[in-house]
Amino acid sequence: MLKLYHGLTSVCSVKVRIGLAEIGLEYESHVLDLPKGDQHHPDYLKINPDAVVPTLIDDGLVLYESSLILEYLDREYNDGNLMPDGKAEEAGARLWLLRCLSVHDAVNSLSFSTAHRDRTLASKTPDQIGAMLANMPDPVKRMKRKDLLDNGLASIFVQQALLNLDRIFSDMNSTLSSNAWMSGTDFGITDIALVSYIDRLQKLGFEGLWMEDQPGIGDWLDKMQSRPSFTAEVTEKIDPSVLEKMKFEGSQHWPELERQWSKLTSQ
Ligand SMILES: N[C@@H](CCC(=O)N[C@@H](CS)C(=O)NCC(=O)O)C(=O)O
Repeated sequence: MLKLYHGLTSVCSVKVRIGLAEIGLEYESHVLDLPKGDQHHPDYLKINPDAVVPTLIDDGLVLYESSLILEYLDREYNDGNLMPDGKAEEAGARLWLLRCLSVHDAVNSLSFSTAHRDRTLASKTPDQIGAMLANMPDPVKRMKRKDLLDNGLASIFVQQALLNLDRIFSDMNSTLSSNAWMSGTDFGITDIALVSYIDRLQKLGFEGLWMEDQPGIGDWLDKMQSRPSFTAEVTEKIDPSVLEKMKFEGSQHWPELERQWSKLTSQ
């Protein structure tokens, strides 16, 4: 049976869980507590030396990178049915799978400069934070995390995230103005790949980033959130009190984020 190592609220884990549900695949679930640091356990590092989730194991084959896992599952277990038909459409879907890296990076920056930052600063001593950073195997991610913790929304990585999101939202809205789905006329892999990131921004209370100027994104998100896969893998798996806390924490930062966003988008 497929084994999935994942975090209950982690956006890249949610993405893979939705993919598994859409294909109708069962899996053995191994939940890691990321704030507690389970991803740094020596046994986990043996299967994922980057100390991140998700990791999928299929009969001894170890896979990571959520977009690549989605593609693998679709190819191996679903006859590629989540890929849109047509060479251009398929190339477009693969481009979005690649762009997920910058979507993830942007959402991670907004999350770790607001809600996650508040939680970390309130619950850990400076020494514990230092140890947590020292444990991160990727020096670039470590530098970014430190900057977000030190500077919050004033971090240069937040500016980078907003510049990226501006282009991403514009491209998403443009796709959705002529297609029912991000994957084209039919629902598919691009929809699955993107939904958890946009959903996270909404859960943080940041939907003002697209609501007025890119309304197609909100309509698409509503449709995605009403799919059974989303209900099973997000709504029913995440404790509502966790979501309430996230919304409250994120909302505290919305006025400053909105100020930066308005400045950027009015240029
Ligand atoms: N590009 C990777 C990103 C993996 C990643 O950063 N995962 C996050 C959760 S969404 C994580 O494990 N974070 C733990 C940490 O930073 O310590 C993917 O899409 O799989």
